[in-house]
Amino acid sequence: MNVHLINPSHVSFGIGVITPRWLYVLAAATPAEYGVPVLTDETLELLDMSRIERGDVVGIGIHTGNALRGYEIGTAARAAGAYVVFGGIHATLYPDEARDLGGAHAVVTGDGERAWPMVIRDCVAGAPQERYEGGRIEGDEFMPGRWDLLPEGRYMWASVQTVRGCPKHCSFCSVWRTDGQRPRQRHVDRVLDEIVELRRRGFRFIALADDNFYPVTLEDLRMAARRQDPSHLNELKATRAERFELMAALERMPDDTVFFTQITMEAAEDPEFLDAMRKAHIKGALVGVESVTPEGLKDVYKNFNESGEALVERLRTFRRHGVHVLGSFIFGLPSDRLATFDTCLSVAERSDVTFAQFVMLTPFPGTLDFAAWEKSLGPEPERVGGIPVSRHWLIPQQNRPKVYIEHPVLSAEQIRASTQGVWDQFYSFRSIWNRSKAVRSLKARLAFVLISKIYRQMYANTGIATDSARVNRSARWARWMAVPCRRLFAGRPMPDLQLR
Ligand code: B12
Ligand code: SF4
Repeated sequence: MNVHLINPSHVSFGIGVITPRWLYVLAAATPAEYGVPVLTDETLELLDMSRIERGDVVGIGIHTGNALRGYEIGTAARAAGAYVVFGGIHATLYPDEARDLGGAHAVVTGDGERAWPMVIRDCVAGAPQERYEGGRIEGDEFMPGRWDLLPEGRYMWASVQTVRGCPKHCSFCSVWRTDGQRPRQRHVDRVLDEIVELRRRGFRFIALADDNFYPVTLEDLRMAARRQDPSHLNELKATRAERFELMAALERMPDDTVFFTQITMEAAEDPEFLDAMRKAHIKGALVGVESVTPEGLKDVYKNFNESGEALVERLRTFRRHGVHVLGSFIFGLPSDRLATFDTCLSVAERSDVTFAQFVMLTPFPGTLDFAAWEKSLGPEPERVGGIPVSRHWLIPQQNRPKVYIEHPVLSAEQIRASTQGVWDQFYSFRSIWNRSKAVRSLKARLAFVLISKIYRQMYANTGIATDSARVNRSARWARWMAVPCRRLFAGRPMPDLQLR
C-alpha cells in the first residue's frame, strides 16, 4: 500500500515557481508506519496513473481553479481501486462535490495536519468516514514540510508559513472566512528551523506563504487603546511583538537570502515595521492594491487602502524602505470605467512597484462577492456546455468564461481585452528595462527582464488570452524559459548553517 499526495494542474511547466506547501506538510503528517508518501505536483509534470494501485490511499488537494482536474484524477484513482481523499480550500467549501464528481471516499475540511493520519488509518482498515473536520489548528501545531522529499532543482522558491488568518474582510477573498480573522502565528523557533533547513538545501528565495504578514496595524492599536478593557490591546501588542521577534531572528540569515510575503498597504504607515522587514531580508511583498479609485475600494470593502496620489505615495514608501512591491490590481469592479485601465497603468508605473499583476474580478466561492453574484443569477443561471456558470470551475478550462460578473457599463470583452492591454504595456520591453534599474549590475538587469517576461507568460497569457494558439505558445515559451530562470534562483547549499 502506498500513500500518494497529488497537486492537480491542467498545465505543467516542468519547473515550478513556488513549492506547493500543502503537499510537503501533509507528507510530514503521514505517519512513518505507512511508508514514504509518493508526491506528484502536476505543475511540474502530469501524474502517471499507472503508479496508483488497488488499496493505495490517494490524497488530492484542491483550490477552486484546479478542482476539475482534481476530480478527473480522483475518479481515475477510485476506478483503479484506491481510496480517494480530498482536502484543501475548495473541498472545504464544497465537500459534497468532491464526493459526487471526484470519486472521494472521504473529504477533509479545514486544516489537514491532525485529520490526515486518522484518514489513512481508517482507509487502511477499509472503513473511511465520509467527512473529517480538520478545524483550525493553533500556530504551535503547524507542521514543517518534509523537504527531504523535494525533487532536485525543480522549484524557484520554497514556501514557509508564519501565520494563518487575516483580520480584514475583503469582498473577493475567502481567507478570512476559511482561515478565520484571528491570526494564528507560528512559534518563531519553528519558523526559523524550517527556513534554516531550506537554506541548507540551497534555497535562497523563500516565500512566506502567509495570508497577511501584517496582522496588527497601528490603527488597530489606536482603536484598541480607546477601549476601557485593555485585554484586546494587550493581545494585539503581543501579536505585533511576535512579528518583530520573528523578523529579528530572520536578520541572522545569510545576506543573500530573499524572502517574499503578502501584506496590506497599511504597513507603509509603519516605518518601524518596514525597516524590520528590510533587515529581515524580506525584500518583496505582494500588496493588494485592488483598485486605484475610492469607488473601487468601496466595491471590495477595502476602505483601509488609499487611492489616487496618496496611493502612489504609499506604494513608494515601501521602496524607500527597501521593500519591493508586487502590486495586485483587480479589473471589472462595478465602478470601473474604460478610463480606469489607463489610470491604473499610470499609477502602477509611477508608484515604483517592481512587479504587478492585473487580475479580472472572479467570484471565488466562500466570498461575499460570490454569494451576491450567485443570488443575482436566479434559480436558472446561464449554462456553458450544460454547466451553470455559478459552478464555473466545473467548465473545462478552454470553455471557461473569462469574466463572470455582469458589469453595469463595460462588456465582458472590453474588460478582458483592456486587462490584457494593461499587462502588455506594463510588461513591454521598454517598461521592464526601465524598472530593471531597481537592480544594479547588467547581469542582474538581464535577469530582471527574464523574470518579468516569464512571470507575465505564466500568469497572464495562459489565463487571460482567449486565443488558444496564444495560450499554447505562452505555455511552451514559459516551459522553455523556466529552466534558465530556475538556475537564477538557485543558491549554494549551506549544509552547516546554524542559527540557534
Ligand atoms: C501562498 C499562496 C499563493 C502563492 C503560492 C501558491 C503555491 N504554489 O503554493 C501564489 C502567490 C503563487 C498564489 C497564486 C494564486 N493564488 Co494563492 N494563495 C496562497 C495562500 C496565501 C497560502 C497557500 C499556502 O501555501 N498555505 C499553506 C498550506 C499548508 O495550507 P493549505 O494550502 O490551505 O493546506 C492545508 C489545508 O487546506 C489542508 N489541505 C490542503 N490540501 C489537502 C489535501 C488533502 C488530501 C488533505 C487531507 C488536506 C489538505 O491541509 C493543509 C494543511 O493544513 C492562500 C491562502 C490560504 N489561506 O490558503 C492563497 C489562495 C489559495 N490563493 C488563491 C488564489 C485565488 C490564487 C490565484 C488564482 C491568484 C491569482 N488571481 O492569480 C493564484 C493561482 C495560482 C495557481 N494556479 O495555483 C485563493 C484560492 C481561492 C479558492 N477558492 O480557490 C486563496 C485561498 C487566497 C484567497 N485570496 O482567497 N497563491
Ligand atoms: S484580500 Fe488580503 S487583506 Fe483582504 S481578507 Fe484576504 S488576505 Fe486579508
